[in-house]
Amino acid sequence: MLTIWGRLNSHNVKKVAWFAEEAGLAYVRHDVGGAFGMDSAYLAKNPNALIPTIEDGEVTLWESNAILRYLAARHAPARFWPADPAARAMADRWMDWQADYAEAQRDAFLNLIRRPEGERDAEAIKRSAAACAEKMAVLDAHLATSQWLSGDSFGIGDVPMGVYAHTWFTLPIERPDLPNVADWYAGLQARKGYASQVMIPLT
Ligand SMILES: N[C@@H](CCC(=O)N[C@@H](CS)C(=O)NCC(=O)O)C(=O)O
Repeated sequence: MLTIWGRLNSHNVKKVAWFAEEAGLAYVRHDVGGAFGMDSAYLAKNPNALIPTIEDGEVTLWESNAILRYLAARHAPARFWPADPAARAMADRWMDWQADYAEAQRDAFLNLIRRPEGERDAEAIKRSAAACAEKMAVLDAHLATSQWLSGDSFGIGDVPMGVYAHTWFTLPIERPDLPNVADWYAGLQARKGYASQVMIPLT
């Protein structure tokens, strides 16, 4: 059975738990990180002192997007990660692009969700919200041409940005109207695993 280590209110843990649900994998998840802390047994599995980490038989693996690729290759139906190199790369790029998006969203998330009200930096929130809007406009233009970030059907290319999209739509920040991102987000919300593993309180 697959073991997932990490608290669920982490973007990177959400990716893995959601995809495990999508792929119908039997798994157990243990809370680690944040308020739960990390003991030496966990740090022996992940020397970065970060979550998530998975254990799957002999395999111990960290880095959320690498975990998604591993689970898709090893355990999931082929439809979640196209075999054709070009189709695969088209989906993969959005997984890497998410790292840039996360950077843009960082200040808004940390200030609004992780800091007490009196300690928030309003200017940093504003700058971060504007940077997110710029990135999301790129996503919107792409989604005008493709129903999913993975191509014609949902796949792991949708997972990293799917997790961040929920945060974007939930944070109390200014958002431009982006109809294609909104449609894509509605499609994600209709997925059982997304609703149970991603659409939870951000705190
Ligand atoms: N690139 C890593 C980043 C992992 C990461 O930054 N995880 C955060 C949570 S989203 C973390 O471990 N924070 C410390 C903690 O929760 O204790 C990945 O994608 O797995």
